[in-house]
Amino acid sequence: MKTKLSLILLAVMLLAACGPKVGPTPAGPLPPIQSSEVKVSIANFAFDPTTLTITTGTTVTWTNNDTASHNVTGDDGSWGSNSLAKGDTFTFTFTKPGTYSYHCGVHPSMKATITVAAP
Ligand SMILES: [Cu+2]
Repeated sequence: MKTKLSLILLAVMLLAACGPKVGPTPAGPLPPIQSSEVKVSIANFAFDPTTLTITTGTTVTWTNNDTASHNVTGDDGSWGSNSLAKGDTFTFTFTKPGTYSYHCGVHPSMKATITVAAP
């Protein structure tokens, strides 16, 4: 009688240990690692390169190599730099995909575009 009870208890414990089957845990996406940096030169009254494609999270650094002062001004006015004297740099990290056209506020003929793609 006592043995039978022990067996029943053992069976209950084993069942409890198994527990309900949980579905497979969805494999979450790994956090994107975006640490790339890209440089744009400002020289001879032009941005170089004038077109650039990067992925979100990329930091772009502009360096003014001209004697004249320039700046970086997003065409939509939402981003941009202060006036950059020779040797000055401006960095901006693009976090959202899209097309970012920009120009120099001092010399509107200086135009360039950065395309930001999702990684
Ligand atoms: Cu300029």
